[in-house]
Amino acid sequence: MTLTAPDLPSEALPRLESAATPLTFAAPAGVAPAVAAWVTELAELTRPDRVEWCDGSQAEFDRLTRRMVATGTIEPLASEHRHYSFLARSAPDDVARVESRTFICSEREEDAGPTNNWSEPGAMRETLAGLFAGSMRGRTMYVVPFSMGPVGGAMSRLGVQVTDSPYVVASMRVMTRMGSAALEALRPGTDWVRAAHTVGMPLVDDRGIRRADVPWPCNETKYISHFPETREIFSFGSAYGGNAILAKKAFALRIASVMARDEGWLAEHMLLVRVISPEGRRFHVAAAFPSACGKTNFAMLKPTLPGWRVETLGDDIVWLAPDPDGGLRAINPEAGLFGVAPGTGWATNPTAMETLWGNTIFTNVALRPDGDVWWEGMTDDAPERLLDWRGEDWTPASAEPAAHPNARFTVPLAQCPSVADDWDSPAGVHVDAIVFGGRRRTNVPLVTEARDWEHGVFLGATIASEQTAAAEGTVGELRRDPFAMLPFCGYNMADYFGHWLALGERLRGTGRMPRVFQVNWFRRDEDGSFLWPGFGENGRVLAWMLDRVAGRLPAVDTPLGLAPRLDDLPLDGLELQPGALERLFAVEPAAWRDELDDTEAFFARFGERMPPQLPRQLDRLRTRLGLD
Ligand code: OXD
Ligand code: MN
Repeated sequence: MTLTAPDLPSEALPRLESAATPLTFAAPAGVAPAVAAWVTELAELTRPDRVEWCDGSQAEFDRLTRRMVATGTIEPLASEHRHYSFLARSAPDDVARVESRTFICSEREEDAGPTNNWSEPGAMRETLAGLFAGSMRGRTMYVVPFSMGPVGGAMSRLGVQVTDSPYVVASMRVMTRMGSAALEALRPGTDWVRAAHTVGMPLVDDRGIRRADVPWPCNETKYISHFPETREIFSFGSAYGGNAILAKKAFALRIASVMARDEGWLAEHMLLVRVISPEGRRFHVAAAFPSACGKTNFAMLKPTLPGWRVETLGDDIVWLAPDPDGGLRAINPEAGLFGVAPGTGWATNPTAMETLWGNTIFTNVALRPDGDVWWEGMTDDAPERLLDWRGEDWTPASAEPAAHPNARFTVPLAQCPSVADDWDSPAGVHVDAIVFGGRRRTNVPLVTEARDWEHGVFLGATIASEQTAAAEGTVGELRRDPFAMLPFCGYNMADYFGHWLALGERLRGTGRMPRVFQVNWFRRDEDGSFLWPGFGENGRVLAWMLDRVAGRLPAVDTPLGLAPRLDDLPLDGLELQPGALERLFAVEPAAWRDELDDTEAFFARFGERMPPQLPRQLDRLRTRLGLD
């Protein structure tokens, strides 16, 4: 077995292969013995035809895309519309993260907690060994060394993913710092995360009979299994997004949250932006929103307020650590955007649209006859004819959407016109404000500031949002999503709340606490219409926050937290419906009754493990609302 074996010509099918073929794997010179040994072990288990160590080069990417075009996994888009870009159509049943098949396999069940699927690690290892055995037969195993955060940065961490999906390799190249530099950084003694992935569709069966490949190989059976104590991830059966690009949700959130707990930092499902006022005052905001809740729009916000600017540092994941100068520093560990396409359009997010000029892998969007892409929300009017995400004819009269609601674009962050010049700096930025949001028709005001860190943790712990298409579930239903981390916290969420509280104690000692805010852009009137226009107008709320952080403005004490004096919100030039502003901040105790009971029941799920500060915050809120 060599690193350079050519692709098998299709006329070689079917072919008999001796199961006893000896395997030899030549790791590149200088690879840390632990990495080489792990790759060999996995190759011996999964039996690929060949092993390719990825260097992250353009030539390698070109080779992969050519291979995928040949197998029909991706098709090139017309270059006059999208330079060097591709469309992938997934299998129709491999379109989203599968939370029901996502497992935290901690040694003890209580360490996974009531919000995770726990599986006993020994039993899970046995199941996975059975599934992985021979799972890559007939395929190439790619070895993908990567760094989350700039290679060598103090807050960065390393990983290696093996995968038999070239689509995943190409995505990892966009989303992480992948290749030779990361491999070189993996010196003996350096910690790294092991991430093993297979689509679970071998091309050679037990009898050695070879079969033809399909454009999007995957398996009905799926496992996304995490072993937090040993920092390992095993993913079987899916090639889609967060199930398969293991650097993202699996490493940078689930495993990293455990590393962060153990080492005293935070791994969060947040965007990161720099807000700049007309006088050049700057502040940095990290904001947690449940999946597909306008996070990309916020990360690329174009404020309507004259002279204000937002620079993008990250759109999905932030790692925060105590800053030697006090407070918190933050990096975005990713290097790309894996954004939800539907709803992203010229009217709603022109910056994202400009980002997508080229070098983009689109997945499950619709294809126009002229070789460009389209999705719902991109333009006001739909083209007259399309191929939908399944590759079938589509017209505006079709009953189903043309793009899958969870269709995605994968694109380098550096291409974003609003990206901050220093987005790639290993030092990160000092965080001034942490924002929690959700999609809420009722109850939650446009903006509130937490009274203190503990109240801020309560606001984070009680985020709820209307369900979106990023995961399985009924779209529109209200789901609790504390810190927007429900599917991404690699350990017991009660301990996670405790970790946030403890970190607050530590930060208080440094004298530079980030302020905590809660926002809701989605509150509606009785007739169902939105009370707030959102998008670029959200910059007005950021402007108020900046003044609060600078200590320039007083706020009004309300039962829910500190609210703006309505005159302090910079609303010049904005036409709201009469009474909308008051409705946006209305505190309606009766409407809170059910929600507080639901919060109490949610907290009760954690039993004794729940830090007492949070039920205490709930009691205080009840009292303030006059509901006790
Ligand atoms: C995502 C998600 O894919 O949050 O970013 O589901
Ligand atoms: Mn996300």
